[in-house]
Amino acid sequence: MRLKKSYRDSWVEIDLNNIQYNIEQLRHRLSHHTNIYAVVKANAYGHGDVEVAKAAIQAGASRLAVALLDEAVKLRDHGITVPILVMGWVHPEDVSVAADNDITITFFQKEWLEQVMQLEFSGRLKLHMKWDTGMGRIGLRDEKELTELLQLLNEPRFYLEGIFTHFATADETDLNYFRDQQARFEQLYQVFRANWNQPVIFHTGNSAASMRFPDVMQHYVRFGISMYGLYPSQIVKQEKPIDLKPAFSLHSRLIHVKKLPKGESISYGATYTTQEDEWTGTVPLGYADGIRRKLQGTDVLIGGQRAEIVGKICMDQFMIRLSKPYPVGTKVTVIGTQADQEITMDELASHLDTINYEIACMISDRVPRYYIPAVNEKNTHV
Ligand code: PMH
Repeated sequence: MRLKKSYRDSWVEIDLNNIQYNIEQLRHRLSHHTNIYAVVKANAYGHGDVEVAKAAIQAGASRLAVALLDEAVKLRDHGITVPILVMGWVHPEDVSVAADNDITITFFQKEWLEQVMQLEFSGRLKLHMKWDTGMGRIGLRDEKELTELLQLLNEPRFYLEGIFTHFATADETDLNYFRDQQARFEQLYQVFRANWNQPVIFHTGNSAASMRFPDVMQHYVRFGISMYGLYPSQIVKQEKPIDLKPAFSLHSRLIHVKKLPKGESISYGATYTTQEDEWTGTVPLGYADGIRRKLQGTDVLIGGQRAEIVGKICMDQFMIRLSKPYPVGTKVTVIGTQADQEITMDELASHLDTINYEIACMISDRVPRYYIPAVNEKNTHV
């Protein structure tokens, strides 16, 4: 019989109050006609998609966005009923799954639509059309592609509900490319309006655009990284258009403590040798949990103070240098706060030469997630 969610001494804590706080801050900044898609792809950037989705909806996000059909189906399987948009490419033969589960999918290719037209599916297929205004990833790029697609859409089985694009540089200081993308969107918009007279919703902004330029956001914004309490770049962090609280923290507990005499080495390759007699603690987290080996030499928190990771990080464990003999079971914080000390995802990202987005996605599913429930228990139907 399984008595606990996990038997290990390492865990992620997600404070759903902070997810809700971040959404509320953005809501106050947006104009009243702009609503929020909570972006919960990649297991809500590692935070846990079902739990984050529910908290986000309670806090006023009215829709959800994911990358994959699988992610959308999982949310439906957990009883979530708000509109869900799959922002990535879906196989034409899988559109019946989307139609059956009332999931909205993204399209932009004529050949794709022609294939879907050959297929049987029941009900109406909800579609958002993706315009590539400069991201160079997915989406149609010119007027010809747009008018051809619109001509094909005249079938009652298809419901063109929305149009969207994605910005490549909305988080940067130089906004020229961002403005070019806006101009390209505007050009396509004119063509669209000349060829389509049904109402549709528009959404272009990610966290950076929605926080920095709330006045030019349309019906929806797609709020990802900042819903989790992280700024999309150092520039936006300095500007601080809204206050944010990180929701994610990662903790463990010492499982072994010993005093090593001067001149003893630690871990694979014996890359670290004690300079004097040193107290050493073993922490049961490793690279299989997403603690990358390159984090050797960075700090964790114990007893409200920083302690260095010494020696190579192993698959399931790493060692830290202690200032004194802490008891086995003492809490170690890898991401988060203790007393007046904080280790942020930004700090780890900078050490790994990457962005906080990658740190959030990097902590593997092997680490159990525990949730601090939202105090705001509004009785919202999800
Ligand atoms: N919309 C789309 C289409 C996205 O791909 C993303 C994030 C968002 C909205 C949310 O952006 P934000 O997290 O900056 O708010 N996508 C990615 C990505 O593909 N790689 O990093 C972030």
